[in-house]
Amino acid sequence: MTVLERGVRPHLIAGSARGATGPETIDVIDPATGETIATIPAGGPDDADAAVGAARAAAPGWAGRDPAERGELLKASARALRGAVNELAEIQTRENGKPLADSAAGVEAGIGAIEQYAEIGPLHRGAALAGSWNALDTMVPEPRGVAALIVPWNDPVAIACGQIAAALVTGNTAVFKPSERTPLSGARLVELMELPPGVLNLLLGDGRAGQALVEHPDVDIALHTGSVETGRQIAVSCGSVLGRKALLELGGKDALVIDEGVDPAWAAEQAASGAFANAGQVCTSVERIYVHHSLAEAFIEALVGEAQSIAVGNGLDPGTQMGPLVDDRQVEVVHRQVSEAAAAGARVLTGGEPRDAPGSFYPPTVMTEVEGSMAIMREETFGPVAPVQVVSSFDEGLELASATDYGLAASVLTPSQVNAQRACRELQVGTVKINSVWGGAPGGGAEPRGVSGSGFGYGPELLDELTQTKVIHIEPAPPAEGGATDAR
Ligand code: TXE
Repeated sequence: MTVLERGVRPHLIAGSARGATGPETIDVIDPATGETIATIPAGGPDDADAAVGAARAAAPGWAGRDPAERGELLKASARALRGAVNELAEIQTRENGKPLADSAAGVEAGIGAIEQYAEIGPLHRGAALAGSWNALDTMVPEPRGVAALIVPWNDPVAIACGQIAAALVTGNTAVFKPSERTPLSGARLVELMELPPGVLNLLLGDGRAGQALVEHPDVDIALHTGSVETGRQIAVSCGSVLGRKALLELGGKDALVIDEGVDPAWAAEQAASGAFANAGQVCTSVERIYVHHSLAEAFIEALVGEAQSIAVGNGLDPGTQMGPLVDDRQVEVVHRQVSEAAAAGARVLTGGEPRDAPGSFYPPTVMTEVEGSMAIMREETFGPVAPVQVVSSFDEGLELASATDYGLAASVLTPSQVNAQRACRELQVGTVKINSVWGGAPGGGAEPRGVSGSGFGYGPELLDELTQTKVIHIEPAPPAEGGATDAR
């Protein structure tokens, strides 16, 4: 896999490699071993300027192509990526630790998103208005211009593919800045897509490169998936430039409410899947569990069994079900929350200590006797932790689930149609899932609420976000005196 063997990776701007312009570099670490697998430049304002300049120069030509042609070019990119699923999956696993099969599923999902946007992009259209008989009134969506795509590390190829495809098919050009923790899969993605020079540019680096990008005067829209804190900074940067839009898909503290009458073993399977998939590093991971007292004991016992049965190891090993966290910094965040809760009286039933060996491993952890005041029940954990609070009624569970500033998603397990419908109406989140912790039909685009962000980051509605609508009114000029009307 040559991508992991080269020296300092270059940025890819206007179709060409651009080496580091400053002395500073960032190491990319394999979280399963702690080894440095590559080095990238810490891009800065000059690099951001070059990337945005290339995107701006390519913008009129790209916007002027027929939408169907843009769709065809994206389909060709998707075909190239289909031939490299294993390569991309392996790079991703080396960067963020995901088990290889999950990593490949993420890559496949990303390619699927490109294919879908390539198909529906050319169908995205405006409207004809009912104006005067002699006039033509229409609403026409137009590209916004240059899109800054700021992508995280937890499912990097999948998230990047959706943003890139939606931005490009609507006629925008883009500068894509992958996370500094997963730049190699991002770089390989851009190489493989082989789009016309300047249409998709790769800017490498950390938050400083990201900030220089979103603050660049020539950027028209910024898309960010990541932390609440960074989202806030990006919103401020974008808000200081009139007319610049920010689409923010940020963190969550998703609740799972378990009602009475539910099979405890099935509820434990759901909770384990929600809390431990991708080592808890999914924006819609289950982060808080409220279980009805009538099944609490059996549920907690089964959940501990689920946690202890998970095979933790290097994601490249086919037997691994859960890999390491993305890095030691993430382990520290998770362990701080767990140990602070334990010190305040919570019980750790399994897990709760980082592995004392190379790699950023944290075990599947189940906690009880937690309280709403603890960070583990208030702040995004983004790790494999299932904190369980026993509640006296479904009402109490629903009330506690709603007591948060986040508003990404929530799940409810219940045999009661009445309670299911109440949950759908009362939970103030972008996505409600009943009797499954994962969801969704293709094309589902939700708007996060509260501090979890704003705007549609997915689905057909993302095409609306990436375009701006112009109203056009056309009517014939009156005949010139003594002359004919428009003869052409
Ligand atoms: O996120 P950041 P990080 C949450 C999760 C995790 C925490 C921190 O709780 O523990 O965020 O992760 C770029 N201007 N999620 O540090 O900082 C950065 O280089 C412009 C939830 O990775 O948001 C990277 O490309 N860009 C989540 C991207 O932003 C900036 C997914 C994400 O980094 C920037 C990941 C700035 N000032 C983490 N600062 C989800 N919603 O799924 C950083 N960046």
